[in-house]
Amino acid sequence: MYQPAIRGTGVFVPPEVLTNEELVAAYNRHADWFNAENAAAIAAGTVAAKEHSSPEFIFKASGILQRYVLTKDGLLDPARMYPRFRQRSDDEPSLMAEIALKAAEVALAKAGVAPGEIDLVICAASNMERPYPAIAIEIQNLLGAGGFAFDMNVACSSATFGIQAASDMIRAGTVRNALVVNPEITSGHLEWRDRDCHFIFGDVCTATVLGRAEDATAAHFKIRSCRCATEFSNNIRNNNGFLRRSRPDGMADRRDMQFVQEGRKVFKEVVPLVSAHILAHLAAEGTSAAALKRLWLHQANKGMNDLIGRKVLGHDPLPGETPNVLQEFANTSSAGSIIAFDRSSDAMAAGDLGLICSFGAGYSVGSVLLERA
Ligand code: CO8
Repeated sequence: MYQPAIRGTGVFVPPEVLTNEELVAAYNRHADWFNAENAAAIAAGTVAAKEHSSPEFIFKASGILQRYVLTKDGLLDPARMYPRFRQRSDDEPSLMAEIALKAAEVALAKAGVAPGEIDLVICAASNMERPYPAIAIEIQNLLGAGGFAFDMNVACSSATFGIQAASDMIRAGTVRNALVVNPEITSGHLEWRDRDCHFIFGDVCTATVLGRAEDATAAHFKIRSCRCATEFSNNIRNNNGFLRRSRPDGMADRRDMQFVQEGRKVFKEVVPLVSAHILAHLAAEGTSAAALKRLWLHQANKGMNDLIGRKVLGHDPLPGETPNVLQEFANTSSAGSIIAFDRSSDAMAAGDLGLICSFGAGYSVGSVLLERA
């Protein structure tokens, strides 16, 4: 058995910033356009008119001020409201592989690991650009890594479930060094035309290099243990899939072909689920929340994280105890807790404990207990 460790992380930040003000202006233009296009049906009561969104509501309800997107092209067009990416040929890197390589380069440099030393690549994300060949195998090839690679999807918990899989394989000796990448192009299936959720997500890619603690030359985090849990819920759902064209309404522009959620229910059900999960994980490790220097939580909602922080720590989180990156990045699905970790783990001292915890659709919860070495 070997001691697994996180040896380095990297974040690729997309080039374009979309502030709440710009987003809301675009949404409101869309609402006006929609209401004009559907004036007769709205007057007849068969279609509901769209109300305006507001930056004040967005910040108050979520803590989000802006998000990064790979492109604004298409997003600000009132009659379209989804991104426009150019068609790539099969001989070019896919968009997910391209941003994964950018995040991976940073993580590998920090870890001091050469691409050829990686013998496992996991591409863990909420969506895959195609079903096959696996994006992870494409990344393995572009990097010049060895071993094997596979894709996995556990929505917002993809990163922590990926870390758990890689960490167990390192512990067992199946692989020596692993790369877990989380290219989250959430703009692709966010419903930008829905006032209830148009502000939630942003694009990003994170990468985590894992290996044996004994190989680490720079500061690293020993993985004490991981704990994953799932519990079925329809409260966050997307019905798009490979059987789409076989169904009666085929490729119709249906609302449920994008991200749909019952946000209030998610908030109420997930907060106790996650708090209990973290406390049980710490107890199983023979430790307690009092020993934690940092709680790097999934970044979906600031209020939700304040509440989980309070339930787990037993007090209002002090500045820096539950780092928040939502205001800058919005919800970046599985990448959120890894961005928080990447941004605020340097200041920790040898022996300090911290816990990464993701949660989201499924429901799924994944926690990783770390010790700074
Ligand atoms: N502007 C102005 N007013 C608005 C807006 C808006 N944009 N939207 C809603 N309102 C109004 C509503 O109409 C409502 O009005 P009224 O009280 O008159 O009915 C009022 O504001 C309150 O609305 P809500 O109850 O909906 O607002 P909440 O306070 O509940 O906030 C949130 C909504 C922010 C969505 C909140 O419920 C939340 O964050 N919940 C948690 C959600 C969560 O954590 N989800 C996890 C999803 S992420 C995940 O798992 C990954 C999925 C896969 C990846 C997908 C990638 C795209």
